[in-house]
Amino acid sequence: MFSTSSVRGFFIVALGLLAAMVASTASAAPTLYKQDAPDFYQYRDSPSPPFPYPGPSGCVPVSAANGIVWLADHGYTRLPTAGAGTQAEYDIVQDLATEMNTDWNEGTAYQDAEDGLKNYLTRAAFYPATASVEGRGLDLDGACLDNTTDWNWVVTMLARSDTCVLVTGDLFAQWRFTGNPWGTDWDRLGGHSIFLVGYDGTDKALVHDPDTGPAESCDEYGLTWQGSYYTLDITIPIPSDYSSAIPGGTEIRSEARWTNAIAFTVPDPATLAGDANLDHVVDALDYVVVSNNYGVGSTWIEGDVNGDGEVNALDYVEISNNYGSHAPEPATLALVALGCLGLVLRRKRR
Ligand SMILES: [Ca+2]
Ligand SMILES: [Ca+2]
Ligand SMILES: [Ca+2]
Repeated sequence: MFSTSSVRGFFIVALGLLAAMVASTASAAPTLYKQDAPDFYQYRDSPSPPFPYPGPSGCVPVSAANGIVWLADHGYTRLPTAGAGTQAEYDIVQDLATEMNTDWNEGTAYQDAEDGLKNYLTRAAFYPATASVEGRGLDLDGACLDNTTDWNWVVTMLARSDTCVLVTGDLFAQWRFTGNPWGTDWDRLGGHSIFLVGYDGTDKALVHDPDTGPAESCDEYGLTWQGSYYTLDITIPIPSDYSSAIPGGTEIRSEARWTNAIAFTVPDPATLAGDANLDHVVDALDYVVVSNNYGVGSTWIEGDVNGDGEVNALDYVEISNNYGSHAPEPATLALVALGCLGLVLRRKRR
């Protein structure tokens, strides 16, 4: 599997090896902590159905699903909730993966993750949903050492009671033939995405890592400030047959970094009942939305205001029952940040 011609293949395989992140049970109460967040497992194979492949590159939708469910359980009732290992969990992850164009072999691109989150939230009538990224602009041409992530921004997002954070990490490596000097370039082996649930205020991040499990648990990863960027305490086992596959042997050394965080923002969850077009008043225009999507729509903004997945006469009834209600302009926007560690950039060096 790790022939001389399949170094690229090795890099992809290495994504799965992020499972080897050093983890331990959190012992001290963290400064920031999102309690009751799920910790879905990207390699779920029971109960059926398993994720495709089954799941080595599904870290983004799986970790994002943690945030969706956390929100659902904390006031955002138009989002779906789910228990670990249930059909509902599977459905949420698959729905996110579809919106994100996730390739279960290759992963998820950053832009697709952002767009997918926006679309997913908009469908649930959180409009206008936005997603933003901190730290993007990773230089894959050997200058990864210069990349920085504003950890303060990540922490600020995490601290919001209406916010979830996905942090993304990238794994870099240098390799050489045994006995020769190390090269100067760093190759990006891949990435990973985790759901950030806590921060101890100094040097430890509490995460729900979709690559560890399957038991629901909180992993604690050390953060080390390197002067201009953070590294995570990660060890990566190198497959024994990798070195032997290359004549003369090879050595590899790696470093994993928090390089990006994705924040998605949703508006106030207090959407008016029956307000299909989300203009803060329930009136004839909402009937028009239902009419335009009658029999074919399935989302709130297509007229499914009673949330049963269909646009039909029952939605007319829902609008009728709330006709004339209106709301003041939302005073605040609720921010939801997903900090993601471990996205896959499709672009590779070489
Ligand atoms: Ca886990
Ligand atoms: Ca309306
Ligand atoms: Ca309906």
